Amino acid sequence: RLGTERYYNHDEINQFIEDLAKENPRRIFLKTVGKSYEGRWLKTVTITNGDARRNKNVILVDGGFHAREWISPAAAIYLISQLVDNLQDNADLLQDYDWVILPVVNPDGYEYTQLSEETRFWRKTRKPSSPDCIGTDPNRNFDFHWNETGASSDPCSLTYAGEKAFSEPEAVVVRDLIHSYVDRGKMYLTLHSYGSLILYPWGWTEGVPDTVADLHEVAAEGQNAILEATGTEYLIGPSTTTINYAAAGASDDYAFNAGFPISFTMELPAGGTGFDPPASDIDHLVKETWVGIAAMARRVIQKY
Ligand code: 0X9
Ligand code: ZN
Repeated sequence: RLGTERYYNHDEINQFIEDLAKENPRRIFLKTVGKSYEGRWLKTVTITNGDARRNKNVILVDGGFHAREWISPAAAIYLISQLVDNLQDNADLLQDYDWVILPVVNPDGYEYTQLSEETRFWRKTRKPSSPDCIGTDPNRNFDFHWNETGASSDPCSLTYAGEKAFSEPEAVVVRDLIHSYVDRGKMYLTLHSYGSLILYPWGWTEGVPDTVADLHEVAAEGQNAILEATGTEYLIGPSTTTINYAAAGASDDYAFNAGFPISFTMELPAGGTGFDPPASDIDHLVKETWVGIAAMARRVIQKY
């Protein structure tokens, strides 16, 4: 079991989900879905209520796209813990839905940020992108309007889109997850920081999808639940005009285009200098994030 008193490394997080699956073999399923560039295993945990019904709807959640956004894997860990340990309160969330969670999309980057203070704010993956520079922005590497806007072709840039779409094994893993669950997938949620935002498509254009009212309604549910729980004010809206930049090739737009009717990027609140909330902030941040996610999931479950 992992608590909220500190941040954990990738091995600890994988060990945690392995232990959960071993302890609850009828409810929790572990799947190795790929390998990072440096050879770390990417594993999803699927949480069910154990009733053995197959092909339920799916909520797909990932964290740790961007290496320095440590509160994101922390929030994924807390969400997993709640769904596993608190079946009484969350029975409705698992009645007709399974949850699939990939807590750390970019473990090479995440481990690199844990090495030293100098590397703490690394964002990208760790595959060399040119003779001089390392890393691609995994959230610019998806093949939906890839590299059209808000991304860079310069391998040294923080938002380098990659030599081509899906050049990064980590993005390929998320792509394949999206496609393998899309038939049953009702909500895709990717956890980032920072900004206290719930963003919905599109992120590559100022245009909005036809179903903007549905997206807004679900996001508003999360926003209100968090406001009521802690007073934290989230801003919600279409990505481009809410975060104030367009960025193409991201996973949220890709999942929405692939068929997830609800797709959100949740930017958790700033802490410390922004990306580095002190360990003493983890507990309240992950708890309020869970309140928001649970509220959004409940609305999704009503709607779909
Ligand atoms: O720029 C990003 O990748 C996300 N913000 S972050 O500060 N965590 O890097 C926002 C992504 C929003 N979605 C799209 N632009 N599609
Ligand atoms: Zn991010």
